[in-house]
Amino acid sequence: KVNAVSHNEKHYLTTPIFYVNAGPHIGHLYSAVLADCLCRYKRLRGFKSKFSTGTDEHGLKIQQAAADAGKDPLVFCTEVSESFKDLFKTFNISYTDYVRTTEERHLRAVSHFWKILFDKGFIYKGSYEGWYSIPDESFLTESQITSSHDKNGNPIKVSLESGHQVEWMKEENYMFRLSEFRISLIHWLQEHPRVIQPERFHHIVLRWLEEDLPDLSVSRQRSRLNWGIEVPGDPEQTIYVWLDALINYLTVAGYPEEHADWSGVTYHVVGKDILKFHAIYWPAFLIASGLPLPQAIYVHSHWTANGLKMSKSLGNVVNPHEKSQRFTVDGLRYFLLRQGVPDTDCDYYDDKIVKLLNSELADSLGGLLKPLHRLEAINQCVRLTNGFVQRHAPWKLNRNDEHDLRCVFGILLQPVIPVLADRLLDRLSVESSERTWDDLAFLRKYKGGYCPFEGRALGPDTGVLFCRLDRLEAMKTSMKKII
Ligand code: ME8
Repeated sequence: KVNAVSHNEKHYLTTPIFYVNAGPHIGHLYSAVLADCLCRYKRLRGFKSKFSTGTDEHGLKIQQAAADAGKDPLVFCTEVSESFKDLFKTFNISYTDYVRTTEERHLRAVSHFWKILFDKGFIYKGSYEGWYSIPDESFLTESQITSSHDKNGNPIKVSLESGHQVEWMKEENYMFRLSEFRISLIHWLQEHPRVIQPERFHHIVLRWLEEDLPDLSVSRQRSRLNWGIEVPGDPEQTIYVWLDALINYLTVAGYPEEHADWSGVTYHVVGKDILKFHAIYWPAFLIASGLPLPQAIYVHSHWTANGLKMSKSLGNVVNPHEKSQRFTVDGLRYFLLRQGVPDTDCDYYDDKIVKLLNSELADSLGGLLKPLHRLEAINQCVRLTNGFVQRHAPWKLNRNDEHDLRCVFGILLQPVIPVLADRLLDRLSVESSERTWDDLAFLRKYKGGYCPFEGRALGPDTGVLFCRLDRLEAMKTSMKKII
């Protein structure tokens, strides 16, 4: 449906900020590509948009990774942060701001936010005693842990969710009155049934909220953790890395000064592993500080390799740079967006990519530029978008209409595969100023309107749109890995 959008509507999209304890993999790229696609789509519709990404650089985990690498923490963080930036550049992630939690503007935002919570009485000095997982930078209750053994057979406790070892922590620090927000959070979710998507995750959060919600420790003793932001007025304490990290969304919005335009129109893309932080802690912090809550939290599941979550700590990661050499940037973007399902985990293997790209990019989309038999053209339209074809009945169209449909596909595919879509539209002689959602208004021609693309000659030859990939090569690589 082509509806006009008021051109001053705003939209602020975010990715999680990524930990810099190791370089990026395909899972991180997936979050970024999902957010990028949503943002490009919003821009196509005429929304003003802000789109932020960046790196999460404080905390015990990073402090330890820098020490293991024998590097100064900031030097270490800068190197890894640059590798995320490089990746996003390669994959045409069209962010408007890249935030690092070690930046001065972020430090100001965090200190200000802390003072507001403290002055309102939501932070108090208390003592924390309980389980803590360093790799997850997360506090856990007794019901969230189980017994296990380490490599040497010694008994240890691990997190039920992540499998990471936990340790008992006992120290004096600052606590946030999270327990006071349980009912407000339930009301918020009940009044906004689409705020967490897909719906399955909305129910998961509501179920979590049925249980007791203890107050949250929001600082660590500086003697244990010095790589972080100091608690205002208490040099003995460092702010908990998750409170620090979540505030990045406000830093980019311009907090504490000019943030009102953006903080009310925020949409977060997050992996399911960090749902609790975004759907419970963050909204509670926001309510406490008197700021608006997010418009939506889009949750996605994980990429696995041989059934296990791809993660830096497990060492089973797929390197996106390496894969883009073989499948191209748009090939990999297309695969991630087409094959990734928000609700369930998806296993990665090369042969899956080859099959999908050959059938959908090389044959169907690539075929749009080949001279076609009349029936072939219809067949391709059917394969590309069944519903669209049903509505517009291309079998009733003449040759000019075929050209119109190719332009439609080109315009609609821009958020997903921007490079290929541009090439297709160049070849179809669609000017760059004619590639917005509003330019699709010509579809009304089928109800008696006029199409500006009608009868246009093709532009200069842009070559084969997407070359078929060799399946045999992919199979050989997978076999080698198995052997
Ligand atoms: O959690 N499949 O950072 P992070 C799909 N710094 N997505 C994956 C993935 C996988 N195998 N692995 C990671 C953090 N991701 C915090 C966030 S936000 C204020 C702070 C994606 O680097 C997924 O979206 O461990 C995950 O939530 C995100 O990368 C960040 O992972």
